[in-house]
Amino acid sequence: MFDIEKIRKDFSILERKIWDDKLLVYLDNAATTQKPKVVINALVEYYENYNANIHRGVHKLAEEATSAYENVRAKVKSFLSCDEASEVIFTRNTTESINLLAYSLGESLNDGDEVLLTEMEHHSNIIPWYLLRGRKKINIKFIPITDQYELDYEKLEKLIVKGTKIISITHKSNVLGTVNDIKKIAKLAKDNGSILIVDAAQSAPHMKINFTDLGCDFLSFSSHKMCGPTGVGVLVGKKELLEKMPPFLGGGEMIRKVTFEDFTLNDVPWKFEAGTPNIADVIAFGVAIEYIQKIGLENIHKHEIELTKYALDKLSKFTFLKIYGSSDASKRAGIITFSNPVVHPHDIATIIDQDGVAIRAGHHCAQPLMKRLGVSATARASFYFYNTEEEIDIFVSVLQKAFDYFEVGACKELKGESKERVSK
Ligand code: C6P
Repeated sequence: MFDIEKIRKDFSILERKIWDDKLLVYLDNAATTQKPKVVINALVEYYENYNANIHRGVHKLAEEATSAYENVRAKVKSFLSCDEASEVIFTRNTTESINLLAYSLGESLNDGDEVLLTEMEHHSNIIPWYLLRGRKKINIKFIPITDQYELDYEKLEKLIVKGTKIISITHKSNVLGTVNDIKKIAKLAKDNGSILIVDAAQSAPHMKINFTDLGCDFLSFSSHKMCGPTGVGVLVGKKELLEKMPPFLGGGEMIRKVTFEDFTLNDVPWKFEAGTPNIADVIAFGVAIEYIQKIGLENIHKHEIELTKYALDKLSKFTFLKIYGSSDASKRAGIITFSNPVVHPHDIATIIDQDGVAIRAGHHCAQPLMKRLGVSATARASFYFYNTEEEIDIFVSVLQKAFDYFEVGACKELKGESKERVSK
């Protein structure tokens, strides 16, 4: 059963008072989520009881730590329904997962080959490819978005050509909330012989994902966006591709044998995990996965859609506000991004913070998308399963206060102006 009051008691931070007397209303979950006590306790438990390096020692502590760390691969396998636990590689975050792919897969690209991205990518899924373009003469193209903030699937089909070797796409935009049709793109990629990479940083924490069913070749996400610790990311990939790929980093653990002349590589996944990994955080991430699975991804998704619907409805009274993304809450669950030409998003975020409400303002590490939307920055509220309608009421009422302060209500005609800025 989805018991929100019971769930909220698992998060001590949700009882925190900001500025002495304002109860925290945390609506910056797309940046990072809060951690339940069980996850924090798992970190303490590891350091207090079985702290040891893994894969190396034969002593009891090393065995316990190794087994706890390796068990998390099986938990990720169950979370994502991939074929084997050995297809799960631990990285530092989504960013590192995509850098690993751009570096390692990039080795096999030739001059003139193409990498296809979208206009709604986070910098994490742009810069690694720009860096690759600095080493190889590849072309990078962007699939445009429509004025309804969805991928333009017609143009997408035309952009996939013989030279398209890699398609790398976000599953859910961290700005628009748009959920892309990965299955459809996977079919096109497969027919063309292109490799499909999915950035699931904003989707895996919020909806049930079946890696095999999605049909992509690689998928990545971050622990810290799903109640786990920072410093842990996941890269899941098809085993036959991972086996062919060269390593990203060199050092301990990723080798089988080293001589004065050369070395041989370890098996997948350890081939991609050079050096002492983030043992404690990976173990606590395993606890976060179990915690989320207990609540249920379907329940989480449903609750977030309801909250989004509720918030969109309440925000609709601010007719002077430009809200980006689909008006259908089910298509953009959990993320609401907005702006107004009179008041800068940073001012909105700073003012409502005085009442304990935390949202994000800025370019959200998606500057090309901001350019496409015709703005330099936006404000963004993002929800998770522990948020409530009462919190949204507080958010809306403090927003009202901020707009009153800036006398924004007097600028209704600006809505039309900002709408125009969006169309190409
Ligand atoms: N977006 C946000 O506030 P890391 O930092 O590596 O864990 O995640 C990077 C990343 C990749 N893809 C998408 C779609 C993302 O949203 C993010 C992180 C945060 O929107 C921090 S910038």
